[in-house]
Amino acid sequence: MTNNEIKTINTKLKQFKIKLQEKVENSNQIFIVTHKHADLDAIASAIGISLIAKKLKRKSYIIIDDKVENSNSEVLSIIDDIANYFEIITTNMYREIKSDNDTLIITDANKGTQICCNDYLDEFKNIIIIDHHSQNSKTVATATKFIEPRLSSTCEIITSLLHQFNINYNEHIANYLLAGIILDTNKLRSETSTQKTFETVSKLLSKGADINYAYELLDESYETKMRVNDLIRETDFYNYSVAICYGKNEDVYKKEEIAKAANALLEFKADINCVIGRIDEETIAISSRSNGKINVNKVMETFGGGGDIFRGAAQIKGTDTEIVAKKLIKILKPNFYNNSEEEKNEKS
Ligand SMILES: [Mn+2]
Repeated sequence: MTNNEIKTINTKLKQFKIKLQEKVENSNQIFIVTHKHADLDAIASAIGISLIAKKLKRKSYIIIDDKVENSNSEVLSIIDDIANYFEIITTNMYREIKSDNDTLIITDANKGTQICCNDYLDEFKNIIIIDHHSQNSKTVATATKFIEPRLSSTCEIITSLLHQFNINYNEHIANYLLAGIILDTNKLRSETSTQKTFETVSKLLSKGADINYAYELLDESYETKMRVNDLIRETDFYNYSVAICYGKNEDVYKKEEIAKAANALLEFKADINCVIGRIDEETIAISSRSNGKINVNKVMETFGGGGDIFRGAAQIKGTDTEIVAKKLIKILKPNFYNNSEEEKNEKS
């Protein structure tokens, strides 16, 4: 990007800051939402906006409906860290505390279909968008927006705003924002990594951010992804729509890696899938998901575990992964389909 382009963007951002301040100060409460399946840029930018609302003396809430089992571990760890300082709510909780003078700020997304509270957009007095993704016909209609695809990340935009508002933030917040930038720029290698990005990184470092925090967060999640992929590579499919995979008996996995593998197998749309892996010297874990045709709880109960129709888990001591897999295959006959399904079949 040329220096002139950056100057133009900075001017636009200054104008936007004035509008943002006016809208927030004229609102009762501020709700912040980002795209479903929030990533680091999403959650960190939402936290930054919360700080802006705080500076302008407005109560703010971050709306997240993502289920824990579908969330990125790095995002979950940030949510745990900030739980005492920022309000994180679900759409259902929003419906209980809304007033008739609230503003919704959409961050790191601009299309209605990307956000969890899309059905309630009409209820907000103002909608504001802050994002770095391109717009299209599905972009939420509002006059108050700062959307700039030439910038690397929403965290880059939010960091600039924090400095314009003269907001003092600690090294933890600086770390989250930096992690958002590092993620969205493919570790500062993307074409959108401009001199402005590096200036932003420098601001964050001067606030105490540690570049290794971001790299470690991302490396860990990358490593987890690779291990999960390795685990599900050898999945077997059976003709009655059962997917089973098991790790090598000597390979030890984390419990959440096994759960993530089961989530990943959902993509193959089997009626049930089961992932089996060793989690310590004595214990084999199973994680299972279904589309509702087979009651996972019943299957897991046969291994001393439990769950509900759609998901469940069990842990078995003193066996090996292959034995557990064979036992599962044996019991998962087509007649394991749950009652409601059998009834449906009888009627038809
Ligand atoms: Mn982003």
